[in-house]
Amino acid sequence: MKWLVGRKLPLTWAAVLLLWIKTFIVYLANFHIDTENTLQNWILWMNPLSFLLFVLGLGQFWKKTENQMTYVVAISLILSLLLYANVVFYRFFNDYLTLPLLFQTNNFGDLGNSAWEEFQWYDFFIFTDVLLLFLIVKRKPSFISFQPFSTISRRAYFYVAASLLCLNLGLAETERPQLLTRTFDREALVKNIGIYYYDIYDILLQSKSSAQRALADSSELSDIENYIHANYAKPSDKWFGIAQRKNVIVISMESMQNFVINHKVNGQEITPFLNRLIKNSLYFDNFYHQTGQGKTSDSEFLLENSLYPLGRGAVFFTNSGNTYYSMAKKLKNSGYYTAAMHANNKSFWNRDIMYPALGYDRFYSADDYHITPENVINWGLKDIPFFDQSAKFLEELPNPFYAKLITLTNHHPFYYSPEDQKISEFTSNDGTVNRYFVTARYTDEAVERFLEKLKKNGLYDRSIIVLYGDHYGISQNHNEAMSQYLGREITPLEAVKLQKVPCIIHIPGMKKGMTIHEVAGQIDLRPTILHLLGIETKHDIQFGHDLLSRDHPDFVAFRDGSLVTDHYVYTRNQCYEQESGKLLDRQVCSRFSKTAQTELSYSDRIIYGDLLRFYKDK
Ligand code: GP9
Ligand code: MN
Repeated sequence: MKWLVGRKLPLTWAAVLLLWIKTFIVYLANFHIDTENTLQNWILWMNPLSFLLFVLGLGQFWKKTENQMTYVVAISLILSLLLYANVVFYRFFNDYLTLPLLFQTNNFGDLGNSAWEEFQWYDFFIFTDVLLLFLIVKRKPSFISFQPFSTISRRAYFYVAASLLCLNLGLAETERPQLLTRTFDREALVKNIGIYYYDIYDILLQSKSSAQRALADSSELSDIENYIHANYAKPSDKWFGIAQRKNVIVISMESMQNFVINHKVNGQEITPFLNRLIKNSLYFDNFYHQTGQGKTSDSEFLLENSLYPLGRGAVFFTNSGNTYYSMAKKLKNSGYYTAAMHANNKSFWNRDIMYPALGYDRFYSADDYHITPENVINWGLKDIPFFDQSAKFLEELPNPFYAKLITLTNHHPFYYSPEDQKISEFTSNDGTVNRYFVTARYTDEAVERFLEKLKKNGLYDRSIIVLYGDHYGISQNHNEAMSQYLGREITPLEAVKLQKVPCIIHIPGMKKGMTIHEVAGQIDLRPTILHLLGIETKHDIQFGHDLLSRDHPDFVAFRDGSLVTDHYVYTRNQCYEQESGKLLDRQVCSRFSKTAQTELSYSDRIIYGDLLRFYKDK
């Protein structure tokens, strides 16, 4: 240590150290990064370092010391803002930031209420080091050196940075082979290469996908078509066309998870109406949402196209210019009038651009609804007035029609007006979970009233009604309160099972309901609905299978590569036996995992390459 005495710490090093320590604290305090062994801990600990050395070291190329100082403070501020953006984003989405979503500025106004919940007074401390650097530059304390490095020191500095990067990548490769090619796994990326390289990587990916469209050609579609047609699930004669020429009313229920169905909180039923409805409907109790960062819009994308949403960003934003053969388009071609109803700002999730691309004739958005300060909660119009007003719109539509209605009240942060509270909150120290039950109950009642209205105006008997949950409402950040409610630990296996959402199909004339246990997901909705209406999908490019077909495989793949079959669950690189929860050899799941990877990559190729523009509708 003798050599240190009397030496000064160069400003660049001081900035690197401060940012490095801060980043690591943020890793521990804000991101839920699980490490399984010492090597992973080491990688996590070192991963911000080489990036910080490179970026801050570039300041050494400024000739003037003044410029160098400004550069160091400015870069620290920019990186701190980037880090903080990741923190706020993570709190909200339980995920790392991706560029396409960041630039969806249209969404940010509406995100206001929810995002506000995510700000904490102590967030200010994230910028302490920038303040400290600023003071250092202003006051010039004697223990800091402001001299530029000599040429030799500068060379040595960059050698150290480059060696650290190689070491980091080498260790990451042993820990997680093919890390950089497995783009869907953002957590592994951040864990191994660090949050800053991850953000750069995200920018590169974005540029790559823009280039992909330009380079794609029609021959890419034939492999995919062969795969899809070889796996086609033939509709069953019993169900095909059973609802021919009926109207289709799809209700996307915001944040409705399946664990509320037939369940109680404080001894009170959470969804008394849905529980009754499933007694005379088709009810799928092993049905999963498959959404990614695009949340509600991803579920709409799955419903319409039976393609997987993207691993990063919302496809409603990134690829709204593509050609699609959506369910809406297909129904339009069969003589249906098509409409979407959602009482939110029309540009949210880019719907005003994407809906015409999906073939909707009419989009009833916030502009069409009567919204007053009294009938609004959370993100917009309450579900009961929304359904009341939508019922009137439906009465005026030409028949047959396909209408999709999207509810909104049961949305994070699950606020409700006191007069709408029908059951008491759950009691835990997690307000989000406590309130969720009350707003879910409210949506249940809103659906009940809506269906009553449809009975009165005659549409009930002339329509099939499809209800499904769009995605989870309670993220894994709330595992503690959830495990308190469910009375069991939320293991990774349990976390996957919690991604089940209700799926209910009511067909007029069906006296007795049926509960179907097939393992399935939102990707299966398109072929199922079209087949019930008697519309063929044999030649379509779709990854889902008719839920009522004998050939429907018990299989659902998620955007992060996890999957569920009738016997197994594969998640976070582990293979579990579904019933017992026993950990199995990964080999057991590898066949299914390959199928999931194939489908996800085919689907991505279709979207990034805009391949459906080459598809000839048969
Ligand atoms: C916004 C609504 C909710 O219009 O669909 O969006 P979400 O945050 O659930 O994706
Ligand atoms: Mn939603």
